[in-house]
Amino acid sequence: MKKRIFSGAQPTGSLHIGNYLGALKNWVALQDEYEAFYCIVNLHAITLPQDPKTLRQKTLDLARIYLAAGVDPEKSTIFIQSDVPEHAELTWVLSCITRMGELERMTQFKDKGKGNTERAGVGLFTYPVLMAADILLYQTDLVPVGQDQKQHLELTRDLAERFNRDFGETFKIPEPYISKAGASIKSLQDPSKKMSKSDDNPNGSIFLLDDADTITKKIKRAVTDSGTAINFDEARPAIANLLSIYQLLTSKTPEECVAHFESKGYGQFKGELAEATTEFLRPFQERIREYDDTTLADILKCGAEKAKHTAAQTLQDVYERVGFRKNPIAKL
Ligand code: ATP
Ligand code: LTN
Repeated sequence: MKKRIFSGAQPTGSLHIGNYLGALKNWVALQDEYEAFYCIVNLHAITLPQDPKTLRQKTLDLARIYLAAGVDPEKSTIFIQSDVPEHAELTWVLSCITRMGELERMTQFKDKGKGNTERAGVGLFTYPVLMAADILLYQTDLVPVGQDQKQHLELTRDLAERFNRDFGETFKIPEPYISKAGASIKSLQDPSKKMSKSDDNPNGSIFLLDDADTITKKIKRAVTDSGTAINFDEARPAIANLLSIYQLLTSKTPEECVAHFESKGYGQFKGELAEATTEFLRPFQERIREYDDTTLADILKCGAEKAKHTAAQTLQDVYERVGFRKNPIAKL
């Protein structure tokens, strides 16, 4: 039996190369070795206000992005979270064993609540419990994510262990998979912040669907550090970030990249980075329309059916363990 992977992204904003290098790239690389479930987490998306029409469109756009990035529907299960209601149902049970203090410590809540927790939605607060439910429903072994999700993974493990201890062995304890390179791609405008979909300044991110001109402009405007060396030096985070992007997109080793730019200036470096980025994104952008609407709908329907099959078994087990009777009207 293959081990299992679960991961997901929110259908909000536009995906950027940080999402690709931190998460999607690993999803594609791991799908041969693992049984993979890749979810479009639209329940998470509504923890912040969304326009319904845009959300509906972005949900399908994100499915196309998974496919264009190389997630293969023959190998991996791609589905929309709201198509499998077990995600919301397990969230309720888990929320009853989650402590307020645990959620208060979550840094993403503090960041996204923008310090005004009095006015933040309760969904934003309980967001990590829904994420734990996503993962635990599938008896997941491995969760490939970016560095920013590590704390949520730790909570997921704690909740699984607590449930197993109190109600008997039910959940697999999942491990995070955070590759060292690409785990946290920084904003081009401020290397102390991660590249983020919710950043108000679009110049901080290179979006997967940006055209060549936009990419070149954004890279030209990217902040740099004082000095002239082009290398991986923690004290010079802006250059280290740009060089990491170059390294990951060209699949060269760090040493090769440093040697390549040894006697070159920032101008030339930025020019070559813009070219490498455009070259990398071109085939991806060509693939985005590869599936027509009907085929896409079929892939998502089939994905939801496969996901539900596994999710419903886990939920049934959980319900029995907490003392709910077997549902007389369930189809399982
Ligand atoms: P936001 O940027 O608004 O916080 P997000 O990009 O974190 O949203 P998702 O779309 O759900 O939200 O993220 C999908 C995946 O991309 C997650 O695994 C996340 O850890 C990863 N990721 C997000 N930003 C980066 C980044 N700058 N570098 C590396 N990985 C990232
Ligand atoms: N919280 C994640 C998205 C997400 C996720 C998941 C990732 C929701 N459920 C389960 C991995 C596994 C984010 O904001 N990036």
